[in-house]
Amino acid sequence: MTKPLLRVLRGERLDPPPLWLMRQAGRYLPEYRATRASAGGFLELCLTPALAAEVTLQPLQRFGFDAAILFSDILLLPWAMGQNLTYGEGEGPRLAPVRDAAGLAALRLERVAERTAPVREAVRLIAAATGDAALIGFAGAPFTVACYMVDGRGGDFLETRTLAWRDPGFFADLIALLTEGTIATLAGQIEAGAEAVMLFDTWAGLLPPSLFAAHVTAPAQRITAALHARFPGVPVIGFPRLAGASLAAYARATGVQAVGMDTQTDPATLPADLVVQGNLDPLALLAGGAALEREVGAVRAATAARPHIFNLGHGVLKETPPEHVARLVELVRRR
Ligand code: 1CP
Repeated sequence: MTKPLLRVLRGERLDPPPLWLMRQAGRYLPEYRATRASAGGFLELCLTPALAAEVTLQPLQRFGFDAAILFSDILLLPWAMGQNLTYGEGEGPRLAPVRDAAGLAALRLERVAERTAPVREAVRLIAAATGDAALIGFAGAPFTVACYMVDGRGGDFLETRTLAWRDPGFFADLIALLTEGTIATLAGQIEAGAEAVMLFDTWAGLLPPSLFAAHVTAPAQRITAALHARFPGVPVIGFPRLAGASLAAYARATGVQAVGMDTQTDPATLPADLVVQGNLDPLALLAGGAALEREVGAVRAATAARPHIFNLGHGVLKETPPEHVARLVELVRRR
């Protein structure tokens, strides 16, 4: 019996659609906050297999989602290559910026396999416990990871976006290094038991078309081709957030099996046979009530004629009441 999420990723249309949420494990859940506190810090949580597995499975136990997404972070790759990374209490990640060839030369791809061994151990533990839910592995796409590596923190990524123009040689080398690292990361997760993988390119929409082609589409194409060569049949979901009119071309050029739709995307603008995932506004989930009911109906209607995986257009916000998530599950599965 093939799992529903994997059937849709192969092009089948299911009614009701399989359902999971980006950031389904996280601070809106009291059980997550408790496990995170017991781990000490966020990196410790990601690197302790039993705890990473526990928080991955918490939302499945509570809501019965159709997929588990590995609990980890896109910034474990730069950390594993040797870049200094901290997650302060209540603030986002902070990295020691890499902005020149010397900084790049200090990073070591060879270290990654050993330093991320606990992540693959977590994947093994989760894979043994998912039942009918599919296990999704993930990585940050090269451009989005580069944003944090160069700027050193979240924000508008002006350093990164300027450097892409000012020093195209450096920037191409950084993207090439991250492309290799991403292939190795995702291959390791698949070998450990991930049944599909998702490439998060949260900041793709910051780039103008020429740079989008070079730093978003081309790396995603290389990553997808390398994974398909080694693991035929393991689907790749691409999520170039805020790609706008470039999304359909991205899907075609990269060879991904599905695209994540951000909240702005109208599925009617995408090829009818393209598998899509999304795209309820996380704020409608936070608001709940009649707005949530109406918007779930709107997303279902807009995707009814095509293979669709129900999800949000971006991650669950930490202020979201868990009861709203329970209600969402009811609404999506209502006949
Ligand atoms: O304090 C905490 O508990 C940390 C908050 C947190 C969480 C729950 C971070 C730090 N990372 C994560 C887990 C995480 N990150 C997952 C787990 C699986 C799930 O979806 O349930 C995933 C897929 C990610 C991916 C990720 N990390 C992205 C891409 C997706 C997205 O949400 O846009 C990005 C941009 C990051 C960087 C990052 N890590 C953490 C934070 C707070 C951020 C964002 C920083 C910023 O504001 O720019």
